[in-house]
Amino acid sequence: MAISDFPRHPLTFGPSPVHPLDRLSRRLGGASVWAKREDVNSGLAFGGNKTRKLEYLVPDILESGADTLVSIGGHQSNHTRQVAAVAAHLGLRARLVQERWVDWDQPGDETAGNILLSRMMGADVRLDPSGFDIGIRSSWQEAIQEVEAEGGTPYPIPAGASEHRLGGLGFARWAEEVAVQEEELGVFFDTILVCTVTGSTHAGMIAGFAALEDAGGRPRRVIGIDASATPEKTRDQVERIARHTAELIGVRRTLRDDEITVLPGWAGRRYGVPVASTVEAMRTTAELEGVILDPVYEGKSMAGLIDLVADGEIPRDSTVLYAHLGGQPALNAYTGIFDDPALLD
Ligand code: 5PA
Repeated sequence: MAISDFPRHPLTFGPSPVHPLDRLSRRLGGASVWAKREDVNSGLAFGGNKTRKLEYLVPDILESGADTLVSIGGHQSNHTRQVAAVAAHLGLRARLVQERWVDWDQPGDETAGNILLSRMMGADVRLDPSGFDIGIRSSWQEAIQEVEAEGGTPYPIPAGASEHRLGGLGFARWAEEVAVQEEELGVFFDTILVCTVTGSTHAGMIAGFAALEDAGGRPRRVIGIDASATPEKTRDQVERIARHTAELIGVRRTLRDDEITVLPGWAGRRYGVPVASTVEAMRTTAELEGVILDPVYEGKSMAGLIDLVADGEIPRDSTVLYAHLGGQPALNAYTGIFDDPALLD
């Protein structure tokens, strides 16, 4: 099987835009930094990385005859917002478990941003007091059973669509899309940098780029920046999903250890709570480029990129592709972070 053999239900506008971040690159004094923009990839509720993953789940959802998508995330989950949008788009119901993944009592956490959008789209949003964990959750399993007990037909989508057998395919295809865009633009991205938490975005990329390498493409580095603050769990999950996805798309060798890189160091102490470097990276990217990042994911991965270029870990002559995975709606629950350092870890 190759990636093109899997049915895909388009939810995106087409290839996501790729463009240089010239002023940021100049500020860093080296490395040519570009962005590929999953934050503007779809007309469905602001899109994002999950919209791409869900393109490969929809054919299975439709075939299953389900009437209710059941998923899970934190209060400000981008994933559950994208599940709500896909449910609305397909004429299905969405049942969303929103756990207290983040120890965060700021205004809007339970009412604004992503959770507001999910409610607007008609999702059945249920708050749950459980804390953060990227694994399979009992609250989610109970929600699936409740939907059944109420006479519905659930379709389970785990956190971030990651522990789903098709969850890595969206970003395996992303790798192919990058290769086509490189041809068109006349560039080669020797380094890809991506935020990683539940793992299937990063894992899909690893599998997709491994397939390209095996087909004769130049090798490159895919750097995952941990934003979970539980990097061992994220690395395990990335590795497992990468190996599974590689197998699905016909990569015939075992993935090398050096193909699976999850770097800790920018997540801070807790998932979802920004640290000084997060806010600094968000401000720098906004001021220099007019590009907006969120404090949970992309601000942390951009902080990683900035430091890796500064200390030469990413060489000055590198051409880097920063995967912008979306997430801006959560900013509405984090309005204080630019003025009140006490909110940061
Ligand atoms: C998320 C995830 P993965 O979970 O696939 O590793 O992606 C990390 C990531 N950037 C990066 C943004 C904007 C994200 O939303 N979000 C989760 C959510 O519930 O929204 C799955 C955790």
